Amino acid sequence: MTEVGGPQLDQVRRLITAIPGPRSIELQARRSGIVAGSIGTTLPVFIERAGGGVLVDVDNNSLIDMASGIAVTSVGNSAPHVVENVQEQVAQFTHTCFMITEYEAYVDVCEQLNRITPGEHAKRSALFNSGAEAVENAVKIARSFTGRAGVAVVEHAYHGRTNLTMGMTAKHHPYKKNFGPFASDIHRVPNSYPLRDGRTGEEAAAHAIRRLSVEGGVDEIAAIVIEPIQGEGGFIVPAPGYLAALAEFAAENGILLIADEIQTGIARTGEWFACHHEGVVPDLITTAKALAGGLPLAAVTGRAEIMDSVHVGGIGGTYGGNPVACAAALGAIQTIEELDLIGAARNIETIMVPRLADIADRTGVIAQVRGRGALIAVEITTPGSLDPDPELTKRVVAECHRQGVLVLSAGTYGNVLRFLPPLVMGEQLLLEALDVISDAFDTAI
Ligand code: PLZ
Repeated sequence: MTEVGGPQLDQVRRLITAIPGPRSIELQARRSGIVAGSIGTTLPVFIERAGGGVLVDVDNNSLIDMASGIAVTSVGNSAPHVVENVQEQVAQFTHTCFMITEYEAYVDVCEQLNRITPGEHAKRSALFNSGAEAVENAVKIARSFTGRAGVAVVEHAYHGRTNLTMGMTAKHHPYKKNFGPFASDIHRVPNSYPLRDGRTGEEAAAHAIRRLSVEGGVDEIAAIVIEPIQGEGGFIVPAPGYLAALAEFAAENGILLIADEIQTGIARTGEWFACHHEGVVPDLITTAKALAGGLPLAAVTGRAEIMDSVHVGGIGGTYGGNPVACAAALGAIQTIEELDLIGAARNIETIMVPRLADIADRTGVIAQVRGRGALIAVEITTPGSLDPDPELTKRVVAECHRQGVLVLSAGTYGNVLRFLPPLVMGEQLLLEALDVISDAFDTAI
């Protein structure tokens, strides 16, 4: 693996103070009186610099980053090509609004997306600011193209925090609590959760299709929207064949398949997209997060005839495809190809999975190690059962944080410990993070 990262930061874990340190505690106190209390924070540490696989805080502690800002800084923070492109663009012009006057970087990003997304058919792309906005637009496009209103989503899904995407998201707390009413015409059907449903991919798909037929009405469904590997839901990898069976059903019934690859896309899983692993070609695909190496940018890419079917002016927004974000995206895609970060993601899986399996064998509290590439998780349960253990999960997370390794939890039941290291993380640093995680289990149990 290659070690890069904008600021040439030592790729080491360094604990100078307790975590959080005194300066972070001071800033946290200041924040509490100023920033809305509704915005949560996983680890109340303020960051000063970041690069490669580390985050350096205001107390000069160097933390190992196993989160990438939720799968965003896959190319590392401040990756050189991202920094160069952004600096050049920001000095030339910062905004025109692509709906007012155009610029080439927008076209370049769409061209790259059309190239790297699954399928060899003619494609078009449109750019937005956030993942939720991309999902909303994908649904708008699907409704306009099909003339149907219904949207099918699956159990444990996460699609965002706007009104429509909240309705499409499964988990009530914290995402939906007190925020209704939600949009109508959303139908939730069973996912494939091999650890818990004991079904093959085909069986799980048949189950979902039966439910959708009865409760949704097949000929009123515009689209099935699905994460090929569920992210916030707990890195749930469907059984082989589930996605393909849904895709086939959709194609036969005039329903569009929309793959939400906002978390799984852009090299994270050891392919450009998670759909590539299953040989599934969605009609539309949403991207965001890692697309622009840390700047806000999102996209919908899809079949030309679908994307071009919407009336002119029907899709847009002031900032969508901002030139600085587009410049960053071109730098991120270049970095992925130059450094073979798709290969790096696979290498991360090869290193992580056996080490996590060892922890599972030793402790008996991990029901499953799963994921693909650099999107890996363990599901934590009470020994000998499938009962979720969110309390133990919290203790493991807290212990990792105390030891300077930033990890995240996930899962509908809060019992999944997930890992999303930057793809540029060096092997030594990754092994050190795994040692800390292993010790954290021993301390927390
Ligand atoms: N679709 C698959 O993973 C964002 C959410 C964090 P935005 N996931 C992280 C949080 O608690 O808000 C996500 C995703 C999938 C859509 C989204 C939404 O992307 O850029 O956060 O709007």
